[in-house]
Amino acid sequence: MTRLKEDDIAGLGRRLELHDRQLRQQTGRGLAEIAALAAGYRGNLQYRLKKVLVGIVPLTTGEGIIGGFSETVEAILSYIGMKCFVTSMPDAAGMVEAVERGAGQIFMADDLTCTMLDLQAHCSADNGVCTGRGFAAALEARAGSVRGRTVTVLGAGPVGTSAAEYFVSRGADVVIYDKMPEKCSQFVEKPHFKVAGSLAEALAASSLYFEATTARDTITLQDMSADTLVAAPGIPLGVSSDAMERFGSQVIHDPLELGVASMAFDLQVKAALKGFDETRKIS
Ligand code: 2YC
Repeated sequence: MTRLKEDDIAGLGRRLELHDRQLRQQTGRGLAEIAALAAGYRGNLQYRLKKVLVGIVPLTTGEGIIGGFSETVEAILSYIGMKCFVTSMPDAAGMVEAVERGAGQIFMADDLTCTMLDLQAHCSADNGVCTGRGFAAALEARAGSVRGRTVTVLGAGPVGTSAAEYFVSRGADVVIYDKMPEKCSQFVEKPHFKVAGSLAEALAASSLYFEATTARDTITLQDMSADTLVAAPGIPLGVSSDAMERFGSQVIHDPLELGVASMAFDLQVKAALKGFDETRKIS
């Protein structure tokens, strides 16, 4: 998983309103709405979202704290209506502080795992899985529907895999490519999945692209046209700068907010399924 750098998220908290407007212009739906769709529920989830208190605990393990990361998570969760706080202490002392200040949910990330836990419902939401679904739901909203269409997924890590499964669950066929073929082995015989032998083959298969590699410039100007739509959660951005100049309005990308918002809704859904809320399932 790519580790964010401080300047990837600098000032993001102050730009949430703008990003939300841009997302609504691109897809017709805002950040919270897409995150809720990705989680598969609507209804009174907002109610649960507002009820529970979230403690955000910085972790010093591994490469340590990323300046502004916890504060940016706090800005995103607050923006979608959650009550949350960043603990003054990191690590175990931070966990103690969060629990003693009444947090029912904990958000924390080390270099390998970024998770949101529900302490009462005993369940968790994973950033990779939820980022995949959140960006897939955004691409689906932008495209209107993916039913009966083919979607190209580049990168078969946790994000790409989660997105691929989401697209198939929404009636699409998926052509998936990873430069390490063994990462696509789980899809070889799977219905509605086709493993591409090359990047070119994958890009030729569709005009709906989901870019979840850790490489830059995976999608170039030659790969795009007026009807290409891209969701690109990959860090760094996997669409080349000249392609962004020409077709940027057709590319959905952000370094953190769609993933974190999708985690928040995913966790409320899981808690609700365990009886911690009366949330109605949409048909
Ligand atoms: O500040 C802290 O608490 C650090 N331990 C946070 C490290 C986050 C590492 N993960 C990432 O940078 C990316 C994020 C997009 C979320 C998932 N991976």
